[in-house]
Amino acid sequence: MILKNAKLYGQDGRWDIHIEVGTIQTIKPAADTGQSSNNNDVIDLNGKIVLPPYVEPHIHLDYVLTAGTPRWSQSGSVFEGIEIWSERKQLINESKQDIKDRALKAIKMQLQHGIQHVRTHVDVGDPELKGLKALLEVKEEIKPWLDLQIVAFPQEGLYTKPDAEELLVKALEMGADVVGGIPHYELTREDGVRSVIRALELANKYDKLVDIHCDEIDDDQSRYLEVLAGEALKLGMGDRVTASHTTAMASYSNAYTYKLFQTLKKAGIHFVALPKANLHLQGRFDSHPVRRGLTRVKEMLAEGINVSFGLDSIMDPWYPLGNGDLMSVVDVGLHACHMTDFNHIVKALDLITTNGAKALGLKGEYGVKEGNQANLIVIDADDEYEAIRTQAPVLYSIRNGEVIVETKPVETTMNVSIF
Ligand code: 17E
Ligand code: FE2
Repeated sequence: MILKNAKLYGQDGRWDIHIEVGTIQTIKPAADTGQSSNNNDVIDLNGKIVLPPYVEPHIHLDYVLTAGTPRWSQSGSVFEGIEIWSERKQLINESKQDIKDRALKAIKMQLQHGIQHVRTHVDVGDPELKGLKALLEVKEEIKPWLDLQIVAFPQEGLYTKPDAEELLVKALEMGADVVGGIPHYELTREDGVRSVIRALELANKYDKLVDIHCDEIDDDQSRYLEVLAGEALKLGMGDRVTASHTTAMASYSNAYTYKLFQTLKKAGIHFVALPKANLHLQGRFDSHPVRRGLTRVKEMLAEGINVSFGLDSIMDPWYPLGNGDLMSVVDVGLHACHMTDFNHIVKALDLITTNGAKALGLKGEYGVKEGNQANLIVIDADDEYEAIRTQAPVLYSIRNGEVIVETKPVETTMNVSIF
């Protein structure tokens, strides 16, 4: 297959991409033949942007499409979400197949939106570990089209129930890729600290990555991030560690944040911000002025700290909306983080491509370059600024050299003579 006249994201010029046996063979300056080919194996992109597939670094696929069962959230808070999920587990006895069906519906939405790499958290608080078993099977079945990483996530805490720690360990032994945690939900400050240290220990013992739901609360005293980053720094494992949410950072004083940033920079841990989810979930205990409750994305990026964007939810007890689309997360995130200046706009797609790939530990295999597996997407825009302004849809998603998703752009007819 040849993709003719591609614009490569972040680069000038027009390029021809030759793909054979699932691999990107060559990327050369476009040969100006002046005529279009009728060869089926040639797609003329006419300058549309080619980039590596979108990366969803944070979603809960075991929760998707459950909003309203057994009840809708009244407060919209993180804590009511946790309560509803706990009630649901007791009231609704889903089979493993039911969970797989829901997860696959969400994955279909993600594929349609150009995503080929996903990290999902999975609740490992259920003694049967049904969600984990479902997602481990989905991971294998979906592999030809999408790479799935699984975080063993103790949703209701590691030290709130006697068997939680044992279940987390079992989940790691069964094949979860990443150790999770939720220190701000533990009963005491000390338990929160202990849960973070334990997650790092387990990651070392079982050779896993770490991704902690860290400080997802509007409490300026919630400071588990310093524990996570400090311990990761001392253990020299920052590159294997991700802090998700970290919304309390929006409430920290600037003086404390300055000191914290010194540790974050040295530790080299990754961050995932969830702008749509946390704009919805945070600020729920405020009267006006209502805080946005988003972590300090712009400030961390300016310090060279790796930050990516994720969606978090598709219709679950925490968040009632969501369709898998990360472009809309970028749109909301740029607004919410005051990143609507030119320089941030033209680099914004980093947040859902390379930055997420780094958090997931994808190395040289990720990226549109010669010798790599031919995994890439084409979006309906010919420059980076317009891609964001117009929320450019994904026209093609190509995996291993095959077009796995194709979307025809909508066509609008104007019957207005002045134009
Ligand atoms: N669980 C949690 O603790 N926080 C969230 N935002 C979601 C699940 C979606
Ligand atoms: Fe989450």
